[in-house]
Amino acid sequence: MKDRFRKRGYYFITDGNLSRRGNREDMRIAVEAGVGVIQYREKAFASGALYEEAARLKAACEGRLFLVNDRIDIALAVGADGVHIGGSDLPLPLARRLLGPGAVIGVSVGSLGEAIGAESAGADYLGVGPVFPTATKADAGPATGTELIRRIKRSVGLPVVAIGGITPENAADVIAAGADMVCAISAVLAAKDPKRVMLQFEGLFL
Ligand code: TZP
Ligand code: MG
Repeated sequence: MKDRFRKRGYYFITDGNLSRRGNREDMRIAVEAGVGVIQYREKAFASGALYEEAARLKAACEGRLFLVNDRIDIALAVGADGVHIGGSDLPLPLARRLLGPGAVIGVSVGSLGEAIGAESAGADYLGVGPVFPTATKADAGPATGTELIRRIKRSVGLPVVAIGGITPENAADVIAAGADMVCAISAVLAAKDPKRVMLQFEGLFL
């Protein structure tokens, strides 16, 4: 269904490993910076701990679009707006059946073929990357460059969230290539003043 995800700007993803302040505080800063989308991503927790933290974050996200990475069960349990899934998660048609027609489902893609497949399977937006090399996700795959964003935007009608190695310095090229949103994890969480960096990203869309 179209228009469940019509956003521009900075897309925030939690990262408990890189966080200096904790996910809850990082998310509070993101809310204060006015970000429109928050994705809770935690790879190391067992289901119980994941559920507890997701529930706490959902309760404090102040109406921002709240997505859970990978885990459809956790998204359902906390009443999230949707999920972000990739190739090793439950398949998109099953995710849609479980979450229902109103849920936002984002899909990670690393090629034009995957992007076309995700669109025809009913994705609401695409996570495209890693655009540049990144140390944040060990199995992120080879960098796609900004050209893949251009090619996808020429053939696919879905919003593109670009991710991987994005900084305030290279983000303008990513947006010029057609990205609707940019996500940066380390560039924000390693910064002394993460809010300032988030606002820098937001400013590139004005
Ligand atoms: N998916 C593709 S690259 C990536 C994820 C979660 C990590 C992005 O982190 P960073 O620090 O912004 O490169
Ligand atoms: Mg995943």
